[in-house]
Amino acid sequence: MVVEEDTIAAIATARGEASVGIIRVSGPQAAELVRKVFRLPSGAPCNLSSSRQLLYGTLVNSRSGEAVDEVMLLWMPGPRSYTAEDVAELQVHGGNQVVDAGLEVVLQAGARLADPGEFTKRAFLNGRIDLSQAEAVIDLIRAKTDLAARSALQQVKGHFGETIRALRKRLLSLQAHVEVTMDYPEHDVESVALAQVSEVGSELLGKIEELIQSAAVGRILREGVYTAIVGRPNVGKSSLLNALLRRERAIVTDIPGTTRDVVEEYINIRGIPLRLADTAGIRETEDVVEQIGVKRSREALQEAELALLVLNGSEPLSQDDVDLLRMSEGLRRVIAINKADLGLAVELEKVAEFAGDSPVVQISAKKMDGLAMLEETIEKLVLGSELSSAEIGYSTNARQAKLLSEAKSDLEVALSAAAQGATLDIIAVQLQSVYALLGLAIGEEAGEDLLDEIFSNFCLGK
Ligand SMILES: Nc1nc2c(ncn2[C@@H]2O[C@H](COP(=O)(O)OP(=O)(O)OP(=O)(O)O)[C@@H](O)[C@H]2O)c(=O)[nH]1
Ligand SMILES: [Mg+2]
Repeated sequence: MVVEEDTIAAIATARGEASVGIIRVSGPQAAELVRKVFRLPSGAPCNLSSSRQLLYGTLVNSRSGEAVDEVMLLWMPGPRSYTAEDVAELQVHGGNQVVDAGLEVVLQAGARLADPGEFTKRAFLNGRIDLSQAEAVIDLIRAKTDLAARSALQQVKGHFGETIRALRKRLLSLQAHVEVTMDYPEHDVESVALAQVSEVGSELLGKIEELIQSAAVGRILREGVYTAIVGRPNVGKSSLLNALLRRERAIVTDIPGTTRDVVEEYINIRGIPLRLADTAGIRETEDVVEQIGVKRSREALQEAELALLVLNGSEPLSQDDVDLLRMSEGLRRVIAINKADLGLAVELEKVAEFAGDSPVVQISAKKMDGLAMLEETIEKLVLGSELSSAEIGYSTNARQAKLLSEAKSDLEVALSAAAQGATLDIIAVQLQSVYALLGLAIGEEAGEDLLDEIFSNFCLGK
């Protein structure tokens, strides 16, 4: 355990009026500090025990003796605490004035104001969690949907770290085998080692590839999928946005060209966060304002990671529809045939022909029909058919994925070297590099720069 000299403190709760506010203190002087600022109902300072405690009392200014608030004191002695150091949490009444005054007396009594993420950084430096777990704490706090939160929680619990450590263990014994053989270069011993590299190496490669694949899902869960609702005017794009949101967000009228600007909302579709953009209907127009809107619609379509192309099912396909079907070709898209409640006049075979691989779903945005089917289609398209939301465990983040890709290519070099019967020293160097890269993914030998970058993303008090 790295022993930090100073004791840090910060407000751990959000600002504003709330039932409680929490001031968190961590470090070697936490107990001494509590003795200075906390009084039991009898007026005496408390003797903290070596196990966890919850005490009622008064928070006082250690210089003037003046009471600041009545508080609950949560005492969590190290190493069984968030930071693995002695931690005290003072629960005060949740108003900005009270919380600020509480922090002030704690700082006066000798604590230093914590940097953002410093509590979690200490948990990492003290070896309670690995870096992937620390990163997952941010993901958990920022999760926009239940699915994203569940996936982050898996990571907080350390599943990614466990997987990586298991891979490294196998790699280490492979390395040992290779290195021992290097010292006894008889031909038959060497070929056994080469065969071992091929066998274990391919297995490890498969596992690394799986982890890299989970990065795609991870990015979706963290950032959401930018989704553009496009179509010609009056087909019901804004109605669809409202229907998916279950509230009247965008203006809907029967006048073509109602939506002029891009209207964006976050929405949770079966646990997948979508950044959903309703756009102006795309057509040739003389109206200057509408022209700008149409330009923005085209830009939104270009940026989109998913397009919901809306057609009016109660009319035959128009040239504008066909243009849009062509324009969105190659994009990940769902074709929504809207106004299905009015009876179908659109030529379904023609739509299917233009749709190619894209799924086609019939809906009525007005009557809220077919929305479950549409949502299910979106889920499948985004997560891939083989992966249902229930099966998502942890998801690799971009930093980890980059290291894993480098590890993958070094391992591939080792494998092809083994296949060509190269000398073992070449292979050993590659294996060492794979081992180090996997270690970096969970923060082993991570430099101060990387740590600063990661922990500066945290909020104060975490
Ligand atoms: N019957 C029926 N009418 C619908 C349906 N969806 C939308 N409408 C109507 O179609 C008209 C146009 O709807 P909007 O949602 O404004 O269409 P839009 O595509 O956003 O139109 P612009 O913003 O002008 O491009 C309105 O009168 C809606 O009530 C539907 O599923 N069934
Ligand atoms: Mg509209």
